[in-house]
Amino acid sequence: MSSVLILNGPNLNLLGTREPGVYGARTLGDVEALCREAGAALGLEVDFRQSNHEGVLVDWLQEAGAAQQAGQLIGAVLNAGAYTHTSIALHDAIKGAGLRVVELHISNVHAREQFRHHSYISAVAAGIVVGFGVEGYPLAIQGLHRLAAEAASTSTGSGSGTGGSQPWP
Ligand code: CA2
Repeated sequence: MSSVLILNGPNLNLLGTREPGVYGARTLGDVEALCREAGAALGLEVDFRQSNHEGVLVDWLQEAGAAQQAGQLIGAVLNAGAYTHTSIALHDAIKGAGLRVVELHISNVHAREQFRHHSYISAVAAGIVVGFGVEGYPLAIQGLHRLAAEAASTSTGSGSGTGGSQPWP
C-alpha cells in the first residue's frame, strides 16, 4: 500500500487550545483523524507527524524523498508553520530530496501580516492549499494523490495530459 506523509511544524501541537479565531477549535488529533479518513478513501496509509524542530523536519523530508523514489510514498503535505517564512533549510531539503510536496496553511496567510506573505516552500511545492481551515488537509491529500497519479501515468507514457512540462519531480 502506498503512503502519504503529513508533516506539521512548530506550534501546531497547540491547535485547538489557543487562537481559535485564526486556526479554529479542532486539535491536531482531530486533524490526524481527518487525514486518516481522506487517506483511507484513496487507499493510502497515512504517516502523520509534528515537530517543533527544524532539523527534525529536514531529516523527515530527506527520508520521505528516499521513500518516494523507492515508490513507497506519493509525497508529503507540509504545514511548516512559521518555518514557512524563514527556512531555507526546508526549501533545500525538499529540493534536494526531490520530494513532491503540497504546501498547506490553515489560515489565509496572504490576508495576514506582511511577514507571512513570503514562503520559502512555495517555489519547491507542487501545489499550495491556503485558507480552508483544517479542511484543507483532506483537500491537499486529494490534490497530492492526483498529481502523483498524473506523474506516474506520464512517466509510463500512458497519460495524455500536459504533466511532462511541470517543474517538479
Ligand atoms: O495557517 C497556518 O497553517 C500557518 O502555517 C500556521 C503557523 C503560522 O506561523 C503560519 O504563518 C501559518 C502557526 C502555527 C501555530 O499554531 C497555533 C495554533 C494554536 C495556538 C497557537 C499557535
